[in-house]
Amino acid sequence: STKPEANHTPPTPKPLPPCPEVPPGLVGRLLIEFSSQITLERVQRENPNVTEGGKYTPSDCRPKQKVAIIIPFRHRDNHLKYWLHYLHPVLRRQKIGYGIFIINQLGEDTFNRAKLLNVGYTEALKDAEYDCFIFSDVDLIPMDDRNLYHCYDQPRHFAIAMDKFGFRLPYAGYFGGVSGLSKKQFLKINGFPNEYWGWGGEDDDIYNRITLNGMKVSRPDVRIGRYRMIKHERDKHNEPNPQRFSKIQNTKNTMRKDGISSLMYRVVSVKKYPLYTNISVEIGKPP
Ligand code: UDH
Repeated sequence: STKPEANHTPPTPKPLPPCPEVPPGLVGRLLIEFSSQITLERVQRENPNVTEGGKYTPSDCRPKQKVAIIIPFRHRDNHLKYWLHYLHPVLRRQKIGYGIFIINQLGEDTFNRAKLLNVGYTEALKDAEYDCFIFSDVDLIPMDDRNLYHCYDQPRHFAIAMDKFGFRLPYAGYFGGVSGLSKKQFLKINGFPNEYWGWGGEDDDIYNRITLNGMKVSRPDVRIGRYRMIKHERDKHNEPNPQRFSKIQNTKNTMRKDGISSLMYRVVSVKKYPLYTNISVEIGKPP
């Protein structure tokens, strides 16, 4: 016998299950090369579920964290194409809920990577309630999708085995390239230093902040944390900073006053593109 239908209201959709700890669709080691030309149109076609501003959330599960990926940037459009081409599919397979933020330093004054990362943290939080922040150089591509882009119990260093360093950590306290901190971890260290102008030292200062505040860097297995760097010449206006050696001796005295608590900048534009959000900022120049 067939029961008559009670009414015609559709069943309420089941809430999504939490995403699994180990995403089932990972492939492991990836083939990474930078010789074929990439267009943003193609990357867009290949990532149809990425929404305006470079946002994505899995359709079949609920991610535990909301991840903002912050990229310090100036004049690296070609690198950005490769980064988007390789990372969007990896992050989708990893079942990460994320948004991509390019923090573009306007003008030609000395580059300041760590200050741009502080700006990225602040601006991402104006956009949505992110609870994890991953800071990635634009020229670093993971070679293994088991290197999961979310936050961990301790501040995370992802880029531990780069091709240019012979797939090893260059030194025990290295924290450069790609790293990730939860909101709580980031605030505990007062964010990153704003006073490292030019190349070098800011990543060591961040490492010092982490250990001085009683935390410990967490890292993936060396077979998984492998990266390819897109080869490039030294940029203009990012010369090695000669003050970097003395400054990293002083983190203990500077970290409470120099950081997210003292950050000053001016946003000139926020543009949401299909694959990323671009935030162009004026951050000043060295004293
Ligand atoms: N960045 C820019 N534009 C710049 C400078 C830096 O976008 O003008 C960003 C970018 O995300 C880059 C990151 O900051 O990946 C780190 O800067 P970097 O690539 O200059 O640092 P890295 O240590 O290279 O990778 C140092 C110079 C290597 C010269 C090698 C010459 N053979």
